[in-house]
Amino acid sequence: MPVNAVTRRFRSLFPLVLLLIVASMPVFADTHPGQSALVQEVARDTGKDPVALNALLDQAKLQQSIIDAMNRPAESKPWSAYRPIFLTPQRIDDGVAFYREHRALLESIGKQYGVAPQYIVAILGVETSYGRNTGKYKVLDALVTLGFYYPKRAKYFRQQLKTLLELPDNHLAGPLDTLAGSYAGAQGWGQFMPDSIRDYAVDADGDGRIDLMNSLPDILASVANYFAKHGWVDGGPVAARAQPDGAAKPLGDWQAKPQWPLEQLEAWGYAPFQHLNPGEPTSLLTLDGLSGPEQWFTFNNFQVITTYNRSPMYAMAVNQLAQAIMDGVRSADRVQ
Ligand SMILES: [Ca+2]
Repeated sequence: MPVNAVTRRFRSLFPLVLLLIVASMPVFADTHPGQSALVQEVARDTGKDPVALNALLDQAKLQQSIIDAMNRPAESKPWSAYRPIFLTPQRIDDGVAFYREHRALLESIGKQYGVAPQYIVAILGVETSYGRNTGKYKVLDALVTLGFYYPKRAKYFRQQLKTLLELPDNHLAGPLDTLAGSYAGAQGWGQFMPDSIRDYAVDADGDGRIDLMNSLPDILASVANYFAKHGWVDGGPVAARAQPDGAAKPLGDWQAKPQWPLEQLEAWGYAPFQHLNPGEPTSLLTLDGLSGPEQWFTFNNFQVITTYNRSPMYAMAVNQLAQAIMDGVRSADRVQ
C-alpha cells in the first residue's frame, strides 16, 4: 500500500481510536450540572483536593424549597406595613438589653472602626433578631441549588459557592458540610455571604478563627468593618425628616448616592426639621407612612446601609431601630 494510502486508512480510523481511548478513561459523572468545571477552578486556584471537593458537592442536595423561596414575589409592602415588622417593642427592648449587656465590647469596636455601635446592633436585630434566627438551611445546599439550578441568579450564586469552597477552614464557624444559614446561603448573626466573609469578616478575639456564629467580637467587628470599608463616616448623619412646602419642586426617583447639597433641596422647598450642615450631600426619599407620604433627607451613611441590603426601607428600618435602641439605652442610664 502506498504510504499516503496507509495514512488515509489511519485517518479514517482515527475517530474510532479516539473514542476507544476516551471510553477507557475513568468517568467522573457530575452529581450537579457544571460541578466538575467548578471543582477544577477551585482546585486550580487554591490547590485544594478535587476528590474532597467533589465529595462535598456530591452530598449537597437540590432543595426545591430554596427555589420556591427565591421565586416568592418580592414583597412590595409600603413603609407603613414594613416598619412594624422590624420596629416591634420586643426587638427594640432586646436591642437595648443587648447593647447594655455588651456595652464595653460594642463601644470599643465602634471606636476602633469609627461606626456608631447602635447601628451594628440594629443590623443584628433586623437580620437575625440578635442571633436567634440565623437560618436552618444547609449553606452548601442553598448555594448548590441557586448556583446550579437557578438560572436567573446562577452567576452570582455560583460565585458565592466558589468563594465558600475556597475560603480557608479558619474563616468558617465549622466544617463546611455542617454550616447552616438562610435560604440564600447567608451565614451568622450578620448574615454574611461568602464574598463578604472573604472581604470584610475579621477575627477580633484573636483565636485564629473567624466565627460569625459563636464569637461576639468577631460578629460585631465584622459588621463594623463592613460599614467602615463601605465608607461609613464616623458621626455623620444617616437620615432626617424633610418638610416640603406647598410649592416644593417635584424630584425624580430616589438615588442611594447623595445627589445634591442639602441647601439645594432647601432652596427647592424641602425644609429640615433640625439643624444640619447645608453642604451635606443629600438625596430625597419619599416613603408611604401611616399618615401619608413622608419625605426624608438621606445621607452618605444611609447609602452605606443600602450596601448591606439595597432596599431603602431596609436602611430606614435599621436607622430607626438604631435610634430607638440608643434612646432606650439613654433612658435606662438616666434611671440608674
Ligand atoms: Ca475569632
